[in-house]
Amino acid sequence: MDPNPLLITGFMPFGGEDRNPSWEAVNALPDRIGAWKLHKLLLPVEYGRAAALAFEKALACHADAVICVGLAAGRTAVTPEVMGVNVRDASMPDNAGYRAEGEPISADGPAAYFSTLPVRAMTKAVADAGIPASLSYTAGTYVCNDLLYTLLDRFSGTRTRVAFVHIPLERTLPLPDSIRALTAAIEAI
Ligand code: PCA
Repeated sequence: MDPNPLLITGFMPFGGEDRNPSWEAVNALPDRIGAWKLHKLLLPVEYGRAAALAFEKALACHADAVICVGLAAGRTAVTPEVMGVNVRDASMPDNAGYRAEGEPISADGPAAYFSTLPVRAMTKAVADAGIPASLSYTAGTYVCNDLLYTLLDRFSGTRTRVAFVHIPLERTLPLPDSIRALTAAIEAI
């Protein structure tokens, strides 16, 4: 059987860091995992633009599933996100210098969307691989949430399913563990 296309994205560095483990981990994944053929994309940490680039690439590769990965610096576990909310609000500007102060992502969109991939099963698979994992009910209100919400909005009612996974800093969770975690999560979908 032909493998199913899966788009997996990571982010560029932000907040003065020189690496973002989300892209380091995504980039280190093999091109095939189980029934999936991986298409990888590095995204800028910019409201709107990250989501637009991911959407375009998902269409171009006919993705059946999209998994976006980002860094959550304060977290100690790998955290698949349950939902994206219709808010941009962060004291830190994005990498284009834009600072969002409590505005909607989509003026007439719903308050939130639930992820359309099985995030609970993904979380269990990561934990079963021996890596700290828990479900998260907030992807924040910065660029990661912007990306998740917008993709769920664009792919609402289509066959393309979407999820977001936050990973910790490399000094909290070594990169090889994040790579194993993403592999286990993909095998679970
Ligand atoms: N983490 C940020 C944006 C880019 C990233 O890796 C976030 O959680 O919103």
